Amino acid sequence: MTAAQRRTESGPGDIFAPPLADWYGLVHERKSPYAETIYRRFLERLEAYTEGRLTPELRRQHALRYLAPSMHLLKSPFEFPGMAQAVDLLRAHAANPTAKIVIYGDRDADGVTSASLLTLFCREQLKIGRERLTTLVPREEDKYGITPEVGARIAAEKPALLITLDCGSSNRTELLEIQRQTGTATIIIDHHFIPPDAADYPAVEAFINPKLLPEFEFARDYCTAAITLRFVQAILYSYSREYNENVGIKTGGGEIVIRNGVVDPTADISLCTRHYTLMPAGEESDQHEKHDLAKIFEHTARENFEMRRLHNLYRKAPAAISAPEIFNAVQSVSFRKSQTILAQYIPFAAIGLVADLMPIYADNRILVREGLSVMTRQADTLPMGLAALIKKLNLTGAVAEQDLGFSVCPVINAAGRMGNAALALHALTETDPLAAAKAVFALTQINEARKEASQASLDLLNEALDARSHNAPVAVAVHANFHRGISGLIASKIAERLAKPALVLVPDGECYRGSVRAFRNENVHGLIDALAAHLIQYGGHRQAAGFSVSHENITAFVDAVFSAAPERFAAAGEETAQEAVDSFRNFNPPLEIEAASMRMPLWDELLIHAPYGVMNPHPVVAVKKAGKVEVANLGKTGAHVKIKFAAPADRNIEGVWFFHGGAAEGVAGRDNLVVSGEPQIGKFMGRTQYRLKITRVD
Ligand SMILES: [Mn+2]
Repeated sequence: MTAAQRRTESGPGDIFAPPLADWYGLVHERKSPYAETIYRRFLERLEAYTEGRLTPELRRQHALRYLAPSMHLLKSPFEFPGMAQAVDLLRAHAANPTAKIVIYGDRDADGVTSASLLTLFCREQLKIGRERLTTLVPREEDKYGITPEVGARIAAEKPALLITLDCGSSNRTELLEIQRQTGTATIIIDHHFIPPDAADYPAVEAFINPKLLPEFEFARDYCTAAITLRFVQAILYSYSREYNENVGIKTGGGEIVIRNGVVDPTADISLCTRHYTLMPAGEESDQHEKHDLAKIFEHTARENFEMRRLHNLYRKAPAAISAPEIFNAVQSVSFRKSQTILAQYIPFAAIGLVADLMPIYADNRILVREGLSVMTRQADTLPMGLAALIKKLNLTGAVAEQDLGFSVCPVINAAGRMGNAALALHALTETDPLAAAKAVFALTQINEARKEASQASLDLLNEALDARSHNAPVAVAVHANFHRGISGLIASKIAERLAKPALVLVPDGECYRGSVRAFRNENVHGLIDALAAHLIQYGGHRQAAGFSVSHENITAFVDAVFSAAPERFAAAGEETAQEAVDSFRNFNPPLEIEAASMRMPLWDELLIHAPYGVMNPHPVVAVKKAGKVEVANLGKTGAHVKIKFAAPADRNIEGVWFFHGGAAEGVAGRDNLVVSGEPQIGKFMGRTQYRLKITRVD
């Protein structure tokens, strides 16, 4: 029996039972079997991803946030170990007019957006002058992380405070050297792997990494830009009267103490400065000196749509939302000014999350959703560079998750890959509109150069591919003319083309530099970790990692990859339990609909649980009874076509098939077609369109 079979036989039926099943109808009053199926699939996928080890409490938290995503439900940023120390450090240095601050961000989209976000916040909100705030990103020749060369450059700035973004977790030695030379305090904000032994953790004043949180905690899957946003939110919170205040809440079930949004099980409720009661309906509170949280909740629900949805759910199913969640939500609504300040920075977190392919669930989904909303509806409040980028990419007024993935992130990533990460940083932090537009233009030019370079590299694949790759569960390609900066991108393309994890190696002076990418969700970091003895340096994530190998070790390393791969990645056709779980993350059978039901309200229902992405894949529909269709070329080349259904219920919904590769020929005039694809709503050529993005016709 495969893992996939076991799953369908036991798990999902149990998960989608009351109360989680009931909440669906309570939040979404208009019944939609399709939207309900998408919710149910999310719960099943989550169960597979967490290997059935979720507690009922965590399951409740996930279901609630899936059905009613809201910034008001984000957990407190102070849940992160190191957050309070980081807040105090940055505030103290911001207040000291002679203290020099250095921000060092990694070169990819997550690193650069993190650095841009924090730089703009320090300048605009903390009023730290440019003369004492320096933001650095890697130069072309820099390897990943705080290398000795990067360390020397940072030390030369003589910082009193250093903040490393998207790197630093495995740089204990190099960071100690900077501290020895300059006496700087250090904050690390990063989500890369942490050393297995706590004795090897960097010796810094504040170390924020979600890998330090308990397994399955919400924020475990944050990227750096998302943590940086929460850092900024924590700083804004620290200016409120409520900072460091102990608040007591008496509920039907007992008493809790909350400080900075975090429940403190050890605190003494009698020492709290503010007191609330939250009693079940019917049980009136007799303590009049206490604030009635239920009443405040009801009050905020009157003027805020998301709070109204939460309050409705609470009225009908009080167990769906906890007392700390209610308290934090109510409090966040009252911080209107800091919410407004924060909003302009949320798109940076959304870009980092999508660029790093983080799972779009829990807090991540809330942040991407909110980031897209800000980019779409409040574009005039965006930082100048981001606004210029959206304009240049023709996304003004409608930014969807696929726009981030296919258009915004690649452009930001291109700069770092082509050896000029500073250009992306410059474009995103520029505050003069004209200069921002110029920098954004340069950024799109560098993206064009990146496209050419990756095509040129892929053209070398036949020469570069190690012959063993054909029969092994892994591919290895080595070539001196591969473009060094985009080895990760080349590895992704090879993985896609050969349907297996791929390693790419490029000679670079005294060593080879390599990138490895998973095809699905294979643990490629685990592979190179097991072969660490052959490597000079390595690091990364489960699905993507980088490394370097000396010239004398290269042959032995590649041999070792081919001998280690079979037991780590099953040969094609055999599915390991882990891979079954991994594929389930994005497992998404089409929802069957009939052509006659293709109406705009159906599209709205199908997209109600957006944003979609990893862990919450975009729904796919199979349109049956499509009848005879009309096919017309879209554009001049014939590479893309437009498909008109003979009698769709709604003439506005049209099919578009990009890069059909000839498959669209012969479709016109045929009967009994099943047309599959993604329902989309977006602004195309300046007007709102409901369309089907076709992926296949049977
Ligand atoms: Mn990252």
